[in-house]
Amino acid sequence: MKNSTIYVTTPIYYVNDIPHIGHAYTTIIADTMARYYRLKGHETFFLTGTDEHGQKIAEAAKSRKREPQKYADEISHKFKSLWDEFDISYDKFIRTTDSSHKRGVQKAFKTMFDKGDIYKGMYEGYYCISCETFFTQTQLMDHEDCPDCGKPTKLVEEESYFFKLSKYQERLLTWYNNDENCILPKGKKNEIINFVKDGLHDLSITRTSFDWGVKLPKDMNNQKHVMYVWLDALMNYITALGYGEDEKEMSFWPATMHLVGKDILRFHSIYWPAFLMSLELPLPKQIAAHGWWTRNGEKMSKSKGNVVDPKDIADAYGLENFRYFMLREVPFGQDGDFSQKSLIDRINSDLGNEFGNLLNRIIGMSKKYNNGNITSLHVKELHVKELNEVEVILKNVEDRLKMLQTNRYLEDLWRVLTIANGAITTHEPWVKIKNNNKNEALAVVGLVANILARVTILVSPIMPKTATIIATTLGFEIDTKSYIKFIEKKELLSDFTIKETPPLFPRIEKEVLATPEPTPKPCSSEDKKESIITIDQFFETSLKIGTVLDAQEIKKSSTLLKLKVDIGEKQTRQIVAGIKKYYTPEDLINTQVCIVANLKPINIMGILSEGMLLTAKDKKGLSLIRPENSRKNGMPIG
Ligand code: ME8
Repeated sequence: MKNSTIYVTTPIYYVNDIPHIGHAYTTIIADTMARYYRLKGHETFFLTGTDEHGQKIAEAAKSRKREPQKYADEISHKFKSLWDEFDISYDKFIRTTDSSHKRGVQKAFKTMFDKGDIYKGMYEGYYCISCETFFTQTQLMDHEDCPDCGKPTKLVEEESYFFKLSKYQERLLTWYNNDENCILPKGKKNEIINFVKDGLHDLSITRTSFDWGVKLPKDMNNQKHVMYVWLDALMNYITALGYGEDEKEMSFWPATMHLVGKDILRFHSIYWPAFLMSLELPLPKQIAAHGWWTRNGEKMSKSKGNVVDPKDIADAYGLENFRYFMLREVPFGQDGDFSQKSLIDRINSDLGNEFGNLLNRIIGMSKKYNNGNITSLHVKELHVKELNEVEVILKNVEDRLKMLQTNRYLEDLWRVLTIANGAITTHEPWVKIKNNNKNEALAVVGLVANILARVTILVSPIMPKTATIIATTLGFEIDTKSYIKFIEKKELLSDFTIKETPPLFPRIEKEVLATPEPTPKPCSSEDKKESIITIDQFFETSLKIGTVLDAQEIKKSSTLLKLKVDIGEKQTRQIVAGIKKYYTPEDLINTQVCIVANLKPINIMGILSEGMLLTAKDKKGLSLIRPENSRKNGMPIG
């Protein structure tokens, strides 16, 4: 029987922001799924791209004094280059400014209009530019702020075309009820069902107050309107397959899975299927929403200044280690706080001690006992117990991946590795060799090699290059043929001579990167109001004057200096400060600074930091806040 085709998508990312690990997470999960289905022999289409229209992008371009198209070109290129560098196996990178996409959106608009699902009216309501979402007054937080992101909304009154979303309410509810896995995770699906049950309003789908968007089809004679950015963006999933033009690739439709973050699940599981119903196209098989990567509990986003650059992490710790970490660390759908410490723990323990070490052990043992030759000859006869235990775990393991439970998938694969490590401890092949039981000793090594081979194939969608190295060491290639042979048919490896491989996961002793401090947000009227604190709350912070006694560069870091600061009463503090780009050690020694003296000490790159310098930073640079005249060390500020 021919395998079904597979179509996997990521959201198309807004070009107002450079990629961070949140974007990388969605893309890496999607890449994993695409690689997994390809491995199984499915014809697979994997789509990613950038979302380039709308008021948010127009404003981002304007604030940088750029033409929107030029600005979009630049940021879109950043996303594409990063995915290329990360070896993301996309089949198409779509941009909503592509002319074929624009034509496809116009065609869809016209089709829905001709069907009577679009009508002209007046829109009066509130709009959040940051979320590109319309709200009614009752939905707002504190009468004016966006209920999703908390930023102030704008009152909009303009002529608009509307999509008859309300018409599809019952059909949507039927879909959710009939198709158990159409929205993952289940908890999120219930939220969507309740939202739809509360009643759907028709959706404003055009704007007239700005022009950075797809115009209406020419024959509608209304060129002052541009399409609502979400209508434009969602259509990418079909325009990428040639909708409305050369529809050859529409054979991949409906999508097997749309991967999204939980912030945009509503658009994908309400608007998108309703548009598709109107277009009389089949609905996606699954919309899967993951949680957020946070730093100190806050959603990671550029505007909060708390983003982690995925490239920095991949360069410092290895791309595939990072991929493993992201998929192993957080259950799909839940939020996860990013820290280098957890990443290092995963690398040293799961990858180094368990996965890599197993390979090292069989390289060592096979060399010692049999000139590097490994045989599966007596494995079935002597190790039926272990083989059965492995089978029990592997039987359902792929269902976990198909349901995107990537952490449980990896957990199970690591349970299989534990069986292999346990077999070595239990059967002590070194004792068997001593006692001249060479066949039995070689059977243990053969068992472990076979277990490792299976795990390697199944881990290959997540760590493709590492898996290829291990497979080469074990004398096979990772492809659909070996998947069928070793996973589906459960055959054992043919005899082979193991190759030497340097350790794959060298131990990491300490954090490689300086942890970026959240940068203060530039104030603007658009920003949320600052929270008010009492004077007592202010005085909980101990601010003091100090003199820098010594300052040194931290060699491995481009941003950090290590300072020794005299804070009076014979006390000194060691402070690691991110000011290397702005000050040299000589600028600082024997000068006074202001410090926060009662911060909990932390380790930065393995160096103790016992306080923080007061600084002010904007686009022009960073300045230390210092006393105007020389003051006694330790003098309190307040
Ligand atoms: O919403 N943690 O684009 P966007 C995890 N253009 N994932 C995160 C994240 C975080 N902290 N921050 C972002 C848009 N993401 C629209 C999509 S699709 C037709 C249009 C990921 O650039 C997550 O996948 O704001 C989220 O859904 C997506 O980036 C939002 O990207």
